[in-house]
Parts: sequence; structure tokens; C-alpha cells
Amino acid sequence: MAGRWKNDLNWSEVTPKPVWLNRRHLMLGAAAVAGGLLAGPVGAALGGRPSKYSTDEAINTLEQITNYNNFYEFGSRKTDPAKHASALTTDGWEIRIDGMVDKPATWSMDDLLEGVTLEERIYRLRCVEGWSMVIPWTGFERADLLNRVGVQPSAKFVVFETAERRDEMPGLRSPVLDWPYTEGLRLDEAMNPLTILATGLYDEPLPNQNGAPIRLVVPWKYGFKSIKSIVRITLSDRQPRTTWNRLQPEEYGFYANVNPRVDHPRWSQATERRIGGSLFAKRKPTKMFNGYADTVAHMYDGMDLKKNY
Ligand SMILES: Nc1nc2c(c(=O)[nH]1)N[C@H]1C(S)=C(S)[C@@H](COP(=O)(O)O)O[C@H]1N2
Ligand SMILES: [Mo]
Repeated sequence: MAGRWKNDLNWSEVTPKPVWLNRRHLMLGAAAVAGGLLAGPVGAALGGRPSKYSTDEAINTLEQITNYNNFYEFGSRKTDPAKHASALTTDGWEIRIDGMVDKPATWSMDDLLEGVTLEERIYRLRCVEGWSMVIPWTGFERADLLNRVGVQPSAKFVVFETAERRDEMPGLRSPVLDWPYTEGLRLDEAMNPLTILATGLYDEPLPNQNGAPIRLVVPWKYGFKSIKSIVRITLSDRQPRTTWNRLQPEEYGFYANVNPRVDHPRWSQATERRIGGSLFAKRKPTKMFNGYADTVAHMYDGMDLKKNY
């Protein structure tokens, strides 16, 4: 099992795979190249069943998904994570789950994934700066996990923390953000079936620049909520102070629901550009809740989403 969370493929050199339908065939090739890395339990762990929550929009290529990233621990340019994230060691990764739970514990990835239902989910990730990508994630519902640790009735929020590795993350040397990167969701948002913890994309282990070995994906919110390389999950009765919110509270709210009617103070959020499309292509109108209103809008009934941005 030692090889399971190794991520030593050079992802930027992997051929782009725009043809999602043929991915199983491509996978056989990739597994062979990786020399058994994907054999055995890994194959089972990655090949999730298709999810009804997927969009049928055109999917971005692996090349695009792994070369235009935000992961400030590895630098603040979109090209930095692809350059520097290979330094992150994900072997023996552990996640602490604590706070208001019956069974606080530290989990290995193998234990964490034991018995969870992995699904293939094609989700749109919408960045606050007006770009979007469609990514075929492999992941599992948060509810799977929270039910296992026994969430106490007093818990109202779920707080996430990213690894803080001075020796592996060059971005930590500069104080652009307050490390470790911290995010949070209201408990009902965390339990919503759209919310997943992702462990792979394109049926392969998560590339480091996308948040290996495990990251959050919350598709109706701006990208910064989808925290990468998680080492700690804490149940709390208080709304946490999250990284971007602490830095610029006027610009980045706790909720961060995609909302074309609430502009970022420095730019409009009404339209977006799909990464990989022509720079001159017409920007498309952004949809409320990133197009996922049917599944999530009810959680905000009666809330003023201009105030709770
Ligand atoms: N730990 C951590 N998680 C993070 C970030 C980060 O800088 N550090 N950036 C966020 C932002 S702003 C975005 S848009 C998404 C980008 O995810 P992607 O690179 O997989 O597309 O990751 C989010 N998760
Ligand atoms: Mo972002």
C-alpha cells in the first residue's frame, strides 16, 4: 500500500486527455507507464462510479487543469504550482479530524477511504477572478466521513486546514497569506451531496498542484473555498476566520457563493471565461450558484446574499 499515495508522475508531461469517454482505455496505458503504481487497490480507489451530479459541459484537458492553478503555498502565479508542487511529499499522509466529534482521531488515507463510495463527478470550478474550468474529479461525499466520526449536535461549522511544510512549499516564505491556508463551511453546506472530498481527477491520483492527496470541491462557490492538500478537519460551533476573508473581508466573504449579481469590489462577476477557450471568445454570463441552484439554493432561503456574500 505504500505506493498508493505517491504522486511521482510528471503530470505536466502527461498527454492531454480531452476525450473523457475513452479514459478507461487511456488509463490502461497510464497504469502501464506508471509501472504498477495504479495497480491493485489504487485502481479500485480511483475508478469511482459515475455521479448524477455531473455536468455535461465540455471538459478541460489534463494539460489545462494542471498548468493554470491557484496554490499560493507554491507561489502566486498561475504557473507556479505546476513548477513547484512536485516537492510536496504525499506518502504517509495523515488527516486529523477533531473538535466537536465523538471520535477525534488521526486517519491515514487508507483508513479514511475505507468503505467510502468514490464517484466520478464532472464539476465546474469557478474562480473569483472570472474564469472557470470543468474538471472530472474522483471523490466522495463529505457526509460519508462526518457520519463516521460522530458529529456532535453542537457543531455548526466544518473547518479545514492545508499542510504547512516550510521545506516543501516555497510560497510559505512570503507572508502573502496567513498560513496555514484555512477554509470553512456551514455544516449543512458540508453535508450537501454536491460537496466532495476529491482524491483524483481524470481517474488518476490528484496531481500535487491540484491539491494531492485530498482536497475539497464545493462547485457552487468560488474556487478559493475548495481548499487543497488537507491535513485537518475540525468541527466547531463558531464560524471560522478563513484565509481570504481575513485578508480582505470586503472582497472575500465567508459564503463565497457564485453570484453574478454581487460584484467583487474590483471587478464584475457577471461573466466568465472558460480556460482553454480563445482569449477573444465572448465571455459567458455566470449562473447563480455556478449553475447548481437546484441542489443548493434552499440552504440560503431568507438570507440576504448581498450581505452574506
Ligand atoms: N491550500 C490552498 N488551497 C487552495 C488555494 C491555495 O492557494 N491554497 N487556492 C484556491 C483557489 S483561489 C482556487 S481558484 C482553487 C484552484 O484549484 P485548481 O488549481 O485545482 O484549479 O484552489 C483553491 N484552494
Ligand atoms: Mo480562485
